Amino acid sequence: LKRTAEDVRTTKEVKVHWFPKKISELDRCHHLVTKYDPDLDQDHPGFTDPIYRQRRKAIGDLAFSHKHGTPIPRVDYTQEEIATWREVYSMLTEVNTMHACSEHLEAFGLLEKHCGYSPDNIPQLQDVSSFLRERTGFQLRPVAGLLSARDFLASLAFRVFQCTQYIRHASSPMYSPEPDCVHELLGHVPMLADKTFAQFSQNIGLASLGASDEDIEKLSTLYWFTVEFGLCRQGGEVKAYGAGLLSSYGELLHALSDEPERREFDPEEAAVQPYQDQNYQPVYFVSESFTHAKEKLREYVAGIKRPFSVRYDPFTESVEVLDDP
Ligand code: HBI
Ligand code: FE
Repeated sequence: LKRTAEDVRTTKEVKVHWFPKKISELDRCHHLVTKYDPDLDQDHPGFTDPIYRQRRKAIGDLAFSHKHGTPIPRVDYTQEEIATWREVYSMLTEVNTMHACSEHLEAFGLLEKHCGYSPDNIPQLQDVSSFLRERTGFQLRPVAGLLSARDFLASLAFRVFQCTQYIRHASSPMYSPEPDCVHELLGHVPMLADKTFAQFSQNIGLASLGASDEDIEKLSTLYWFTVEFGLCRQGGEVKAYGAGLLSSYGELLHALSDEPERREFDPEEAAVQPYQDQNYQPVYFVSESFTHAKEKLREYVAGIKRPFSVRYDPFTESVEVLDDP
């Protein structure tokens, strides 16, 4: 049996996948999934535009060389990029005002006030990161594209959100096959400013550390149906909190229409529900509240088998690994 230096053995001699133990080790969590990037995906709106591909790569390279603890580089966005941002910003803020949950809307107001969120400006990740840190302890780090589920989830354990910095192609302001700064800044960031949601996200991350490939698959499906496409009930209405909905008005309106099925959120079910990453979802899960969802998630992750347990120490920004007796 071949073992690499990456493998960790517990005292019980069970092989466990390497995982970061302290926040600076997230510098090693940069494995990308490239199937939706504009160099490989023929359906990417930028596939036939060499200038776009070059620009996206230059911004991605900034992320590749980023080290924890250094400021996130500022990007000087072009007028064309800002025009794309303006178009999608105007559309989404209008639709989201009616259909986003109260936590998203409250945070959005603060981001407009303090972080340069406006139709005419693409906010800088460093400013947004400093804001989130004060609110919930979350911080951003730049990433070059779609990250592997294992690396992406591991960063959440440290309250770090890996965030793309390039913007979608100008020919398609309302759609991108891969995550871009519109999806991250308008979809994810506002919810990361909510304390309960931040804890929910970190708990998924902590559950992923050293998990089997099978459990990573389940946790990332769970992430998909909550953090990306989750709905919740507020004041007798169904509202959206998922970033994939709040950054795509087409899917948002579909999710709230009579077409899809809406089920009560249950982590056991959501973790194994087949999902669509090319089309609208046929099923969505509705939570009573984030507190309720967080409790249900806690019960679910307690059932995941690992030969050790982890505890996050916020003072040292590291995880303590405790071998289970
Ligand atoms: N990578 N950059 C980036 N952004 C995401 O939102 C993201 C990711 N990788 C995986 C992922 N999201 C999830 O769909 C789960 O697989 C964890
Ligand atoms: Fe996302």
